[in-house]
Amino acid sequence: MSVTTVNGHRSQGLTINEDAQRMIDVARTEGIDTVWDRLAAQEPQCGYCALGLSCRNCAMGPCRIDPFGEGPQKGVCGADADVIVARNLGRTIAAGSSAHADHGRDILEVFRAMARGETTGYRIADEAKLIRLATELGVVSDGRDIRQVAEDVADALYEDYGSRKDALALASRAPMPRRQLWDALHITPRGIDREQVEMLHRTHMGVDNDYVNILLHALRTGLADGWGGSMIATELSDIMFGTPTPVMSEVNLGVLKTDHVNIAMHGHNPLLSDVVLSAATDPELLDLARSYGAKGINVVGLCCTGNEMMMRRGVPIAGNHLMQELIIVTGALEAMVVDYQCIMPSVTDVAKCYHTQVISTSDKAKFPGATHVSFDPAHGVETARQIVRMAVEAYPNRNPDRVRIPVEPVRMMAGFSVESILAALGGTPQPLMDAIASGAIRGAVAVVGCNNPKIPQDYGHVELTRRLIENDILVIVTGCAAVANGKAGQMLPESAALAGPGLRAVCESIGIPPVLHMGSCVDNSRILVLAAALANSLGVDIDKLPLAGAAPEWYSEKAVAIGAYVVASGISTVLGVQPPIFGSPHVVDLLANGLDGVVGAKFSVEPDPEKAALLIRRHIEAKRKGLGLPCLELDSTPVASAVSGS
Ligand code: BF8
Ligand code: SF4
Repeated sequence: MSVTTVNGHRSQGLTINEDAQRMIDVARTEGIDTVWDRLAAQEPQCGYCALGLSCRNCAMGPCRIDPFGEGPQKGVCGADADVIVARNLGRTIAAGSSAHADHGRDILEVFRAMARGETTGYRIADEAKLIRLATELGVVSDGRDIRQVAEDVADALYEDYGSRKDALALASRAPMPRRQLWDALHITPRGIDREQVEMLHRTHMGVDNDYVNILLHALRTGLADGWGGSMIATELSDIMFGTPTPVMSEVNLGVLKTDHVNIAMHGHNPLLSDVVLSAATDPELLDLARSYGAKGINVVGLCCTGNEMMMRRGVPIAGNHLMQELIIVTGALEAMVVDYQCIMPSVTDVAKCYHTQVISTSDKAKFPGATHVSFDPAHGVETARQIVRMAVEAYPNRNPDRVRIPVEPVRMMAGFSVESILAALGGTPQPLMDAIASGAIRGAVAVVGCNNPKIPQDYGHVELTRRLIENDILVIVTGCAAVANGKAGQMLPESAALAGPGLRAVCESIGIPPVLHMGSCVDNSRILVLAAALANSLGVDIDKLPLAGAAPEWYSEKAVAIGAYVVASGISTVLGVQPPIFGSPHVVDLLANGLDGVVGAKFSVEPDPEKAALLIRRHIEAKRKGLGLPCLELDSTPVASAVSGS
């Protein structure tokens, strides 16, 4: 990989961050394998799979299609490149959608149990939001016990998982023209589980053999995530743990403390992290920590659990996806507590080289080499205490000579729920629309998603975001993209100085950063709600707005599901990593061109963040023009390396 320079950081091609680079160097010195070593060991990766041209959906296979036209052009069953590529993509979206949906269902189960008084450690933190949701769902709240209302809300949302409805309840939040379009295309999501199951059914051998039909259902499966599973997860998390409001915190490995018991909460579901945070303040456990010579118990976040805890409780984040092994290499981590998703099985291998306890908690996500403490929400408080106690008891095993916390933390601001953004704007989206109309803000872009070791860590996120804000485009971030921007110092109110003059003036007038942290990956549903509010305020569909999405370093199936619902909701999206679809020119053409005429949005692929920024700026100016707003004439030279369809 090439040498990269971002914000003055010169990386050796693996990361732009000093904390990561220093820990990679230590790992290499100590002979510890990390994700980058394993990627190198896999190279060259399978070309058929990279193009989406391999299929193992049945035992007549596995099959592959020769992309050069010399070998087989059909699988044993007769499936061609179009069908195989589309089926593979559909299954990926089903897997991603189901991950978010199952996360949402776990919260729903605990929410219902809480309403029935069957849990410890959970409560209704935002009653007003519960009542608003109840009203949307047609649940009467006037004069009723709030717990009964909550139980009825839970039952109404359970219905969204099933197969008895024509449309998900929360899909009604989309603007009317969008819902009419989905109906006309027969892609209105009907039931969360239903769409995922139907996707698996359609991609069984001998079912849906029309790649266009497969891909349309793939969009519906994505919509069942965005307006279903993810949105339910976000709504109920806000109700149980609090709707985020702006909060200052810190980020990078510097948030670990040399003289404290350090616990990293890694994964996704706030059900676990919230009660662990409370347990870490338990006087008895603090006394135990002190008896071992520690000054206290320091809980930090990783990945999306980190985003959940920072958004609501201001808890510092140690890092994003590619930091999960490196945090153990600091030698300062007593426990990594995991639930599910994006947790590399390798963390237990790295932990073996240190005193770190890896504690798995979800019965659906076990990790050989970890200690499993089954998380039982009925006894949330007790389970959390047990976990914190295990971490404290690991502290005496720490080797102080191996502790290396490589950097000082960077400050960042988080907590931008739709509610808090609207509050900052004075209660309505109008001031934002006015700023967009005047051209002070050209538009808004959601930069989301993962780290991928194929891209220098955080380079795509930080560079793209910087180019956008410099050009007066407001950036919204979630997931690992948010952590990347936090580390780069782009998420402080004073970071407005990095923005163009129009965006800078708006940010400074209300005291917000030019890059707004909207949460974890399920919280991309907040972006849908915000986009719908902006569209409704103008009386147009979402695809008419000067908005775009970007996933510069995506790796996961969930990210593909997110891309599907963002595009199907009318927001064009640029990917920084090539998806495995290039074995079918027809599928590529549909996603990069044809979709624009169907849902008013499309995908592009552009690994170079400079070029991606230009693509996005052109797109935003074109949308501005469509709305009759003042627009800039940008250089229209084709972006050479893009597979953009533009
Ligand atoms: O759900 S951004 S690497 S941590 S998949 Fe995973 Fe990607 Fe990070 Fe959160 Ni989202
Ligand atoms: Fe091969 Fe068709 Fe079976 Fe896939 S479904 S493995 S292409 S025979």
